[in-house]
Amino acid sequence: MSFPKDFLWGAATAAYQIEGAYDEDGRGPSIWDKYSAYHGNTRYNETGHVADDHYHRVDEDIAIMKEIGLKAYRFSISWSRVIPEGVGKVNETGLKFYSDLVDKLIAAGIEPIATLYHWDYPYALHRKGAWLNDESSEWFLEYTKVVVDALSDRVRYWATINEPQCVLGCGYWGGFHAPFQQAQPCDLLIMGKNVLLSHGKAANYIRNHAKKTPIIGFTPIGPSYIPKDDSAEAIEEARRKTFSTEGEGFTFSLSYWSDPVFLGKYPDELYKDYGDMVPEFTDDEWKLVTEPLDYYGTNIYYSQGGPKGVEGYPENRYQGAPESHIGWIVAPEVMYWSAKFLYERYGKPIMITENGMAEHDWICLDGKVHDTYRIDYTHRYLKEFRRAAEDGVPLAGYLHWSFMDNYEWAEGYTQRFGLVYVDYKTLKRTIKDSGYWYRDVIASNGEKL
Ligand code: GCO
Repeated sequence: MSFPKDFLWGAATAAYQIEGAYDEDGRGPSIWDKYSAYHGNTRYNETGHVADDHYHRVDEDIAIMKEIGLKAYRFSISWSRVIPEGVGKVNETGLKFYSDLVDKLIAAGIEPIATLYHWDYPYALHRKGAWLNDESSEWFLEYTKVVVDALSDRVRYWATINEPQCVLGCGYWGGFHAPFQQAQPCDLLIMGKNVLLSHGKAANYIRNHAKKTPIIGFTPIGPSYIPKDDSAEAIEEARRKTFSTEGEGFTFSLSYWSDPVFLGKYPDELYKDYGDMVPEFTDDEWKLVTEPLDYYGTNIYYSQGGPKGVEGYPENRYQGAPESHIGWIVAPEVMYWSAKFLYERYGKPIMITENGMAEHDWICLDGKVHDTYRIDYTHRYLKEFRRAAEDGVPLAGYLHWSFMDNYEWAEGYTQRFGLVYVDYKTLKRTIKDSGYWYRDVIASNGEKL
């Protein structure tokens, strides 16, 4: 079996990671602008102030996307570029940047996939308490309305909130992403409710007001376990762990975010761990949170580790196990198991909204970037995704992370994930071997795999 005829082959980026132009044309600051340059919060205190300068090089970038043959491009919108204070006055120049981007993508034959929020929270709203403030979902709705009213005559594909796990888990629990805080469970649970409500209000608005019939998804990350062997017990154990709320680590879990959206309830385990601390939702709130979606968007990179084995390695590792430059285990089967487990539980077509690997690529003597490992990694993961389809999982698309090298948050510029190499001294772009390989995969609709 091959990939569906209308399969969306694409690549993804996020505003703060590529745009730069952080203080131009009326853009307001985000939490990343304010916090990334200090205290070693990020590697070498690097920021996204210039990043790939995509804001000024958008035409060149779209020409490269066209050369690679991308059918879809997932980008995110910088909230504070569109509404500098987070609420209130709209920055028309900022909004126009995205409207033009959409026009240019469509002119190039590329389907735009717009993510409303990919971690660059407006600093002005951060000062009002951000997600801890119960008005935060109304702020998010206000922003959503501006974007949807402006773009939905052309954009069909929408993603609301990227990796809510990281929004809270990295930003407010682990404290290694902006705003680099470590909040307590009682606060995290309230913030989590407000993130879910923000998602729900946005999805509901898009559904009822988009000018073009929308295709809406939520994009959590998919921490997934691979069964130890083929036995029914091992598969069940992997499934159980995949959907565990993970005690104190609940903000990183899958079910904490996805069960409310797709099943209309929090997992029972959360009540066992936190009892009365778990916030209640009114019926109207549940209605919003469970606004029916069209696809389950998931970002998949590696498998979860599980407990340590006898040799001291977690279950998914062993001495010399393959890992990428960022230290993530290379585990292609996770693509199959994740897609399968997610479809079984939530019943939606699966769109891989991110998948890829970081390496320390460089330009070789012949002027090219020979990233054979990225080709091999992607090839293996895509074969596993196809295996899920053979087992009856409907596939909606595959978006490689990333279209081009970019600012990898707390890792600064040390991790290169792109199909396109970016020289940060000159900002020159060079398509890597993987970009050309992906072009052929797309052209053959995956037959090449
Ligand atoms: C994420 C984010 C991306 C990252 C990518 C590599 O999934 O963490 O969506 O912004 O850059 O995943 O870490």
